[in-house]
Amino acid sequence: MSFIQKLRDANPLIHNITNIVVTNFTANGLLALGASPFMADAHEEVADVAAMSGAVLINIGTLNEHAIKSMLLAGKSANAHGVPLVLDPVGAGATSYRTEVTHRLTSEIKLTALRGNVAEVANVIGEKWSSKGVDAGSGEGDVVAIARKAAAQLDCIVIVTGAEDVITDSKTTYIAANGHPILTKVTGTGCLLSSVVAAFLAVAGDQKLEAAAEAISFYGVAAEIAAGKTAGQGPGSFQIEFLNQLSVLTTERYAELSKIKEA
Ligand code: ATP
Ligand code: TZP
Ligand code: MG
Ligand code: MG
Repeated sequence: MSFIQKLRDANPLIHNITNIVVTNFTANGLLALGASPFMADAHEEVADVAAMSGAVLINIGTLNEHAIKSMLLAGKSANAHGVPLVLDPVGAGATSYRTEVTHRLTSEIKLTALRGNVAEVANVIGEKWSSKGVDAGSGEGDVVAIARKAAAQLDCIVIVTGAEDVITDSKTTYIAANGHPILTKVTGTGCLLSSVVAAFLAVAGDQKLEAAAEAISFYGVAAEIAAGKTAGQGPGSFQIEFLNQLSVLTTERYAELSKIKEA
């Protein structure tokens, strides 16, 4: 059975400590997909919420000291209870504060997966790659090599997204080629994707890399169909249709359109 079918059957609870820009879009995207979103960041409850969830997502998009403590409490609880944990290091490299916080998070908690653009992932492991705010910016280097190095260093799955996406555990690497450039015109499409990865990991059992790869590819196929249906209308119509497609895209149609290969 595909992971998307397992996800829709299980309706896993996904704990999100995320940023104020994307909170509503993330909750609606997870609902459309078939997961059950739970946004909670109070210090008093994050450990309990993480422990009861199928997976936890931490996202540093609008960072502050309160959020960092929430992330550490939730992350440690997820680790203690065997709950998959995903980090989206939004803007790592853009400021030294963000970079240092990702170093603190990755040294104190064990990630199941890291998902970001290439500049973010490079900066999480101390590699140089210039960034432009929360966007990837320019840089030179081998994206697959950076992803594999990060996966080896952090001992977790690493997903580097862009026009093509790289999914690796350092030993096995997949390249996913679905998606559409209009995804870059809607804020939070990267952040939602990180929560979608968490939702797939919640039902992955021990096939975590394969589930992460399917998450990335499924998301890209949904975006392609939505872009086709709203061609010429702009990002507002795309955003709504994209949520629709996360909900109605069938396993069969997904399998027909998925472009994923082992590197
Ligand atoms: P950034 O801030 O650099 O945009 P992000 O966190 O928004 O990073 P993205 O790399 O944009 O994350 O990835 C989000 C989704 O958009 C992924 O599904 C990715 O495949 C897709 N995507 C990004 N750029 C393109 C592109 N040029 N063509 C097709 N799909 C893309
Ligand atoms: N500023 C801080 S977080 C954020 C912005 C615009 C959202 C970034 O979302 P994404 O998914 O990385 O494009
Ligand atoms: Mg983007
Ligand atoms: Mg992002």
